[in-house]
This record gives sequence, C-alpha cells and structure tokens, in this order.
Amino acid sequence: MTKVFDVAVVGATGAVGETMLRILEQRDFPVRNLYPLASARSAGKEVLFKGRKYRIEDLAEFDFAKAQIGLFSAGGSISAEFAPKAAEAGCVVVDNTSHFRREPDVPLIVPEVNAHAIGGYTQRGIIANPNCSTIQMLVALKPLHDAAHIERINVATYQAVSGSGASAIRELADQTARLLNGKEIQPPESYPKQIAFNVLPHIDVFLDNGYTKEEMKMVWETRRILEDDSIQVNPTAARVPVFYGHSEAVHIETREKLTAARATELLSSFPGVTVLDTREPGGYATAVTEAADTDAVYVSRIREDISHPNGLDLWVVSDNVRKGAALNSVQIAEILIRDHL
Ligand code: NAP
Ligand code: 12T
Repeated sequence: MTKVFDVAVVGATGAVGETMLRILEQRDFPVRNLYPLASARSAGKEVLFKGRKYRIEDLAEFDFAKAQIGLFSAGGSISAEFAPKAAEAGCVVVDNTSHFRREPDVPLIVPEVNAHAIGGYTQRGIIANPNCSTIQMLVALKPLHDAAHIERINVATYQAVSGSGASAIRELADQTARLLNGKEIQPPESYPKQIAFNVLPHIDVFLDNGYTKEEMKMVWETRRILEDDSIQVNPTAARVPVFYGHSEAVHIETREKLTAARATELLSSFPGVTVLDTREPGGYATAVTEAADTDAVYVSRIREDISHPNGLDLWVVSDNVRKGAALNSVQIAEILIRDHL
C-alpha cells in the first residue's frame, strides 16, 4: 500500500504557494488531506486542487498536529514564528524563506546536488530550500565541480520579478501597460525605481560589505551545499523586466582544465539539466521561450574563457518559481517521504 500524507501549504495564495499546489498535483504527490494556509485576509477564500475546492485557513489558527509535511512560503518572519511550532507538533517543514538557511542543524538541499544531507532534518524538523539563484546555478555547476573542482565563480544574474511575489508581477504589468499607453506610472512600491523597460542592480537589502543580501546568499549557500568553504563566489544580482525565469552569466575557474566539449558532455547527462547550445541564432535558452513553466535548468553558451587558462563560461536559465522554489521544495518532500517518513 502506498503511504499518503497530510500536507499544509503555508502561503497558498502567493506566487510560490500557488505553484506548489500545481506541482503537487502534476507530480501526483500522495496527498491525503490538503491544508492551504494564508493570512486572516485570505481565510475563507477557496483554491482548487485536483479539481476540488479547498477553503483557505488562517495560519495563526491552524493545528499543525493535523499535518505531517508543511511547505512554507509566506516570508521569513512567518517561518521564524511558525516553522518551529509546526516541527514541534510533528509536521516536518520544508521552508522556502532565507530564515533558516544558514543554521547548521537545518539541512539546505538541492536534490540533484546534496540529497544525501537531508537526514539532518531530524535535529530541528526543518529543511531549508535554497535561494532561487543559487539552486539553478548549482544544478549546472555540480557535474563540473565533481569533474574539475571549481575554485572560483563569477556570476551576474538577470532575475525575474516573480521572485519578489504576486505584487511585483502586478507592478511590472501595470507599469508596462501605462507606459505603452502614454500614461505616467504610479509611484513604484515593489522596487525603489521603475522596473518596466529598466534594469536594477539591487535585490534584497544592502549589507556592510557593499554586496546585497541576495548576492551574499549565493556565496553562503554555494559553500554550504557544495560542502566546500574554500570556493570563492563573486556575484552581482540584477532585476530585469521579465515575469518568470532567472538568467545567469556564470564564469568559473577550475583546478583541472575543463574543455567546453567535456563540460557539454557532463552537463548533458546530469539529472535536471537540459543543454541547448548550437552556437547559432536562437540556439540557446531564454527565460520566456524555454524556461517559464518548465522544470529544467537550461545551460547554453558553453565556452572556454579566452582570458583565463582554466576558465569556462555558461549561460544558465530556469523558472525561478518552479525549480527556484516550489518544484525544489516538492522534490525535497518526495525524498523525505521515500527515505524517511
Ligand atoms: P507572495 O506572492 O507575496 O505571497 C505571500 C504569501 O504569504 C501569500 O500567500 C500571503 O497570504 C502569505 N502571507 C503573508 N503574510 C502572512 C501572514 N501574516 N500569515 C500567513 N500567511 C501570510 O510571495 P511569494 O513570491 O509567494 O513568496 C513568499 C515567500 O517565499 C517569500 O517571502 C520568500 O521568503 C519565499 N521565496 C523564496 C524563494 C526562493 O528563492 N527559494 C523565491 C521566492 C519566494 P495572503 O494572501 O493572506 O496575504
Ligand atoms: N528577495 O528566498 O526578491 O531568499 O527575488 C528569493 C527571491 C529573496 C529568498 C527576490 C528575495 C529570496 C527574492
């Protein structure tokens, strides 16, 4: 008999939470009772799951003893308060926020990269889902690191607005429509400047070293997930007027020389990666055309760095809400129920 599980989705009305419901459906996750949770503002509204309507409940009133798995994506302060309560009640939490990612007794997991570390969840009852930009970069870099040992990563990201939630998606759409109709935009709320037809070199808060927190998450999380504190990471994270799909220009330096041909071979057989790289117009992946609404991490523009003997360049694209958040969380839950629950 296959086991079935009671699953709470915290933040079920959000950009990530809604996608979690779709992915649980699409992958036929063995859900017995589903509990979609959100704030009191949304309590009583309905969401669809497998053709059935489910009433959203207020997170603050929910008894987590009713669920064995909790998928959290309602923001860091919500996770800080409710994830430990859920864990205490016996509900294992897969948390999408950055709140627990640096805690040594909370495993930080990308299934294709470090699934072996998942067992550590028993310490706190919490597993952290990494940052979207880190996840897609590491799925692409893992086979290269195993083969040639990456010493340093330079990366520039081009991140979609869906990473900052439903209100930012509306803001890009609204600004675009107004500007195309010759109207002035409303004062920006999701970002400090206009995002339509613009690029902002700023994601999350500024830190004392001049990097943003989004950039430093890529440094901290890469070292934890690859289990290598010596790896050097130098990121610049930018927001672009794209709805779904983060793109990354990734430049690596390896201990052993890696040819573009060998890298292509390694990437082509790595789970979760699709190589699209025919070195002709259109022979590469883009956010809208390939990545949005799909599960793969696409790798294109694989070439040897003409400025460094052991350098290699890649273009990496993936749907930030799926592999960068909801899909990765559901994959973690799948390993959890297969091996541990
Ligand atoms: P969103 O579209 O703004 O959705 C926020 C969700 O949180 C909504 O369902 C909202 O419910 C719920 N919520 C807000 N305040 C709440 C409260 N006090 N109690 C209960 N629920 C509350 O945001 P999103 O893009 O889905 O992202 C949500 C969170 O996921 C982010 O804050 C971030 O921490 C995390 N995230 C992680 C990644 C990643 O890289 N892995 C990517 C994106 C997001 P209402 O409808 O009731 O307001
Ligand atoms: N600020 O979960 O704005 O660390 O794109 C993910 C996405 C934080 C996170 C974004 C963010 C996270 C964003």
